[in-house]
Amino acid sequence: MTNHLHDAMFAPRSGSPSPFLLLPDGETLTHEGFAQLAARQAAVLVAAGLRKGDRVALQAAKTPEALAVYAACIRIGAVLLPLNTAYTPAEVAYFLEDAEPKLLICDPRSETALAPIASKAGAAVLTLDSEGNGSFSDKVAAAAPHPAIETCGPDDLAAILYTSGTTGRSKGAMLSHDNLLSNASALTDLWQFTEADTLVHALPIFHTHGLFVAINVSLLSGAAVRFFPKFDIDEIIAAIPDSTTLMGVPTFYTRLLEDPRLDRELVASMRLFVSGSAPLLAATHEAFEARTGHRILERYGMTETNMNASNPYDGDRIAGTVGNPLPGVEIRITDPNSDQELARGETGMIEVRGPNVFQGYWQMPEKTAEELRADGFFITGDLGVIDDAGYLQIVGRQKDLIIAGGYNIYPKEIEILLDGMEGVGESAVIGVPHPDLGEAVVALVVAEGETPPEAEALLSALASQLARFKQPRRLLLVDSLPRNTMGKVQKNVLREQFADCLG
Ligand code: MCA
Ligand code: AMP
Repeated sequence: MTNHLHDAMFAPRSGSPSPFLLLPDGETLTHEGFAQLAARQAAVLVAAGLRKGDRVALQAAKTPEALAVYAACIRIGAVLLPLNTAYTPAEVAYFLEDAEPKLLICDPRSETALAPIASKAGAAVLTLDSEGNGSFSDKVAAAAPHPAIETCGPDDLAAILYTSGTTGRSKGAMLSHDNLLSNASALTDLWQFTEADTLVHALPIFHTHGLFVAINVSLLSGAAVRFFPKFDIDEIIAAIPDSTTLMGVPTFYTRLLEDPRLDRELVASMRLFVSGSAPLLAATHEAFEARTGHRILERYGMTETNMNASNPYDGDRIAGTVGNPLPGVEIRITDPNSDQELARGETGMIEVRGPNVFQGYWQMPEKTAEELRADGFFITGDLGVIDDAGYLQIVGRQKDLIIAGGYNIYPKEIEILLDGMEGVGESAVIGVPHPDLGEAVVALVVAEGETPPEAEALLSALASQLARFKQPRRLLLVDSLPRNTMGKVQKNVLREQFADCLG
């Protein structure tokens, strides 16, 4: 009986008293303690009717208990469906109806709003709060560890992570045991993670970066994890001198640079700073090196593929590039019009193939076929160029996507909502430069009818439906939207015109 991911990643240290999670209150959860927690959670999941292949939706604060749900799902062969804690009930409804989980674990404060939605989608509800308490934990406390580990092969599903689509409809990326394991192995080797490491972990655990890159690499290597509920500059600054590594989105680094406490002495114990999820400005890279002596290691990934490319550990980390393909991963650049592979130095669509590439979109075979070629290459939607030394540079995106503080926001989702509102003729949502988040959302609206709508009223109507991070920081009424000869809205023109509109 084998379980591909469990056997390689969780089992080797499941009896070990070595530290796994170092918590802000000074408590430590050992690998053994974590495994015990996951085994008792597994018993509760099985008692709730979960079987191999069934989905468990999780919208809960970042706690050791929430993280253990991942390990519990792997134990019983269930499929984890982690959800951003910022999502509104309207957003959660879509994921539950689409993925049909048998169980939703959510914050007790959301229970009243989510219970009818879950019930409609056929999911039971248990709760877990930011202290690790709730009806789920009550059952876990009373449960005996579930002794069995479900048999799972490399291609069995471990998780479904939703990524928004350019059409406005989110797609569930199906990730297999081997998608996760192969990527974690490659990164552990490449970034030289060992038991001697302590990782500062301040990322959310509902996305690939915080859950699979950071946690899987730590589990596989035996590194300890300083586990913070969120990014708090004072906590991070205090944690760095007792740590060896940090993984973050570019906003982490710009915020660290703004803090006068960041200097060479503070980072004396650190051996590696990793950045990803959004472009790291070359200026940030250079300023960080000047202040700390460390060259941030930038890498490139996607929900559908985990990590694809990384700057080297030993060797030149080149600012403005995402480095070379990971071992076992192939990257090619193609002409977006002809699909033909382009020569080195030419800019085109980045395509990726390897054991990291997902199994397709949940119940969307036509979308899968559009983005995953028959020869196994995944069409990323990112535009790039590979230089003579083999370094990949991301030069833009063909997909209409805004990345704010590492969160992806698809303009279409917001435009659909705005276009359906009283007094709105049409709308265009764009990303404009933002010093803290990289990009920020701005909406441009063309009014229709006798009385133009109030910007505030439109924004508050959006607030009830969209997670806060997707809500426009500014909404402006405009006379018309610029269009090209094909009738397509020219967002590049709008981005230039409104670049400074946040002041
Ligand atoms: C918070 N807010 C945001 C964001 N985060 N608005 C836009 N974009 C955001 N990313 C809003 C809040 O709703 C709030 O609004 C105000 O900004 C301040 O909130 P606060 O909670 O204080 O912000 P924070 O906790 O300091 O969060 C900023 C953050 C966080 C640390 C950058 O967003 C974060 O941890 N981002 C990481 C995302 C991530 O892990 N991405 C990886 C995706 P108001 O004040 O108006 O209420 S995985 C991926 O992309 C691929 C696979 C990859 O390559 O890794
Ligand atoms: P997600 O859909 O959350 O998985 O986000 C994946 C997208 O984030 C990629 O397609 C890129 O557009 C972007 N991304 C991730 N890492 C980087 C990076 N290092 N530089 C630029 N963009 C990145």
